[in-house]
This record gives sequence, structure tokens and C-alpha cells, in this order.
Amino acid sequence: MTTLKCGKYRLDLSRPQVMGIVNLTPDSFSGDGLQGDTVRAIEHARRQLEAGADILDVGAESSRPGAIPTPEDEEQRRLLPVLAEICQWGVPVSVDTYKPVVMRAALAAGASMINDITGMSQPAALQAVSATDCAVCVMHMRGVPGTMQLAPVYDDVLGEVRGFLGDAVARCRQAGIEDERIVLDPGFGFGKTLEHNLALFFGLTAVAVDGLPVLAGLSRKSMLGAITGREVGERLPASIAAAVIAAQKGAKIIRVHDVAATCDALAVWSAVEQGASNE
Ligand code: YH5
Repeated sequence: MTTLKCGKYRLDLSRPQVMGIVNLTPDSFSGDGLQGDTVRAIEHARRQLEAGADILDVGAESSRPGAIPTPEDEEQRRLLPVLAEICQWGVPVSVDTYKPVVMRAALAAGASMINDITGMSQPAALQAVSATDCAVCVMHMRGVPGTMQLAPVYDDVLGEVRGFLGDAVARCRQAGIEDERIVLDPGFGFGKTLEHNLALFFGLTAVAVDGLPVLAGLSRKSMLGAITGREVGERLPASIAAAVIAAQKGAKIIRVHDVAATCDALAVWSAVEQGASNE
């Protein structure tokens, strides 16, 4: 499959697509809850677009290790004013939420994809997406963000993640969400040790259940800090390396903070691939 159906948009997956992160959590803004937060978020989204993002991913609830859930009214209060603006820009907008009520509101506001870190485990989430023609990213997570990094154990991490994603695909199909709207994600850092993350990364091609496209989110993550010894603000080179390796391993969508640098790196990778295939 070379395109992903995202509402009125089609994402061309013949080359890796860059998903620009737009974070609406208070730790990335003043958090004073005033109009200024919305303005700054829209400005950030605009910069991500101008830097070359193919799709924007907006999230208003932190899912970092140790994070506590955001009430759904607060999540919508942060999201909806931003969506009202950026969903008019002619680029698909993904919304990072696992709450069915928020999904419905986001889709009504013009979102083209739901990015569910809980892998569409709630029937109401499946209904919210199946009632539209929008895409869904189903991600694997072990546990919940508050406690997921407390010594997760797997017998066979690749097999378990693949099995979970296979079940999620079956749930989506059952609910009437066609394959052309489904993206899979192993969920780097979500209930996984460094060793687990590396096994998943090395074996990334095996995550693609039935050949469905894979999204990889590695940008600035702790596993890159563990490998390089760098703090979160100094992980750009490691994030670029991870993006290129993900592309090499077949990932079709790469979720990143640093859009311009990632686009350049992937342009080099794509040029080499295309040149080689034209020999
Ligand atoms: C993902 O992989 N990740 S939010 C901690 C960091 C840096 C970044 C310590 N939403 C994913 O980006 N959605 C998030 O430094 C996601 N895939 C999908 N589909 C966590 C995050 C981050 C956490």
C-alpha cells in the first residue's frame, strides 16, 4: 500500500513522511491557561509546517514516563482552539489522544488522524474513528504512563508487540476501519527497557503486520539519552540517526520534534534509495 487515507488527504508513503510534533502540554508552554498558550502553539505548528512536515501531530496530554492523566475537559480546552486554526492549513492533522470523547471532538474539529497510544483498546474509540474516513495510528504500550517504566518484563518483546498490534488491527477491521486507514507503531519507550527498545528497533520490519505501514517515534527519547549520555536538549544528532535507521528499516512515518533537520537527513536517504533503484 503506497498511500494512507487521512480523511480528505492522502499521504504518499512511497517515501518516508515526517510527522511534526506539536506539544500542547503545560510543560512546553507557560501553562497559564490563557490565550497566549493557543497563540504560541499555533506559531509552533506553523514553524513545523514551514520546516517541511507532511503531517502535524497535536497532543495535549503528556504521556511521558511518570505523567498523570489530564481530565478530558482540560484536554479539549487546550486542543480545540488550536485545531480550529491548523486544520484549515491544507495539511493533515493527527491528534494524540486515547479518550473517545476527545477523539470525537477532534475529528469534528477537522483532525484527519487519531494517534492512540493505547492501541484502540476501547470500543468507543473504534466507533469514533470508524464513523469517519480518518486514519488511525495504533501504538503498543505496556501498562500506563504513570508506572510503565517500572521494570517491564517480556519473554519475547518483538513477538508480544507484534501480537498486540495484530489484535488491534483485527479490532479495527471488525469496527469497519479499512486497512488503507491503519498505521502501526511499536511504541518506543512505552513500557520498555533500553534492551527492549533496541530489539524492537532492530526487528522493526517484523512489526508491519500484514504489510501495514509503520510509524516510528524516537525523537529525543530516553533510549537515545541512554545510548549517548546526552540530556534531552542535546539529542538532535542521535534523533537524526534514529530517523534514518527507521527509514532504512521500512518506517513510513517518522514522528519528530526537529522537522527541518530530519527532512534533510531523509532527503539524503531517499535520494540514495531512488538513485540505486534507477540503476
Ligand atoms: C510515539 O512513539 N510518543 S509522546 C520523552 C522524551 C521525548 C519524547 C524524555 N506520542 C509517541 O514523544 N505517539 C509520544 O524525552 C507518540 N508514537 C506515537 N504514535 C512521548 C515522546 C517523548 C517522551
